[in-house]
Amino acid sequence: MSKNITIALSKGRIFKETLPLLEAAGITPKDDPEKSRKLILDTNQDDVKLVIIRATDVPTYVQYGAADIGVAGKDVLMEHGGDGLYELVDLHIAKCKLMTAGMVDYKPHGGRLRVATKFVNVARQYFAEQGQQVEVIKLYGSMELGPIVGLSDLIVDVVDTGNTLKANGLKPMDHIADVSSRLIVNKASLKVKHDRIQQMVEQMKKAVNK
Ligand code: PRT
Ligand code: MG
Repeated sequence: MSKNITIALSKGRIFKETLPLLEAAGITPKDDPEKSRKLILDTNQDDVKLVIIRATDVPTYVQYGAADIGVAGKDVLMEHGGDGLYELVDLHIAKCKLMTAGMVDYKPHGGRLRVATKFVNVARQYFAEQGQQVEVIKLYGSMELGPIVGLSDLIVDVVDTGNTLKANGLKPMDHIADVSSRLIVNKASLKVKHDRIQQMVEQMKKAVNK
């Protein structure tokens, strides 16, 4: 294992909100992922690189050690599971909620409910805990469409302001979990590169608590 540190991040809100925390740890990217097509970004520190990937791929990169560190939403982590990684810090960024939602005039029909979501594991577990038999339909985005076109009775999705639900005639229903982004670390990396990673983690933690 090289002593370089690779950090996995997704573009968009997570990248934007992680930047100040990286700065606090003395790490400044040399490129802006919103402008550059590069998938690996150099930083001001020769031994630190950023890989820019899909939000849902971040835990996979960290689990397999392709990245030492990553930032991922609790929603994504709940869906992925914790194999091979430690969830070390709640960064209190990119906050939202995992919720069920349905049409504003939703009424259960007594039969087996259909639930459309990209969070199939979360949905299965949640409804099982409620003692409710559901059929979970995997989608990769635009879950709000499910109930509108009659694909599903309900959806499970992350909700922030609720405006997207409202704009599509849906309403938030049950709260499944509060979501914020977490700093995750590959288990083997934390052993082998302990001092360097621990120092970074402490600096980012301090910046979070400011
Ligand atoms: O976009 P892509 O398909 O690549 O992946 P992604 O959607 O998982 O990535 P990204 O960057 O959009 O989200 C990364 C993480 O940000 C998520 O895993 C969440 O932990 C967190 N987050 C915080 C959110 C939101 N807030 C959020 N509002 N992720 C998604 N949304 C969506 C929401 O589903 C809705 O469709 O944004 C839309 C607007 O939300 P409202 O409720 O404010 O209208
Ligand atoms: Mg998105």
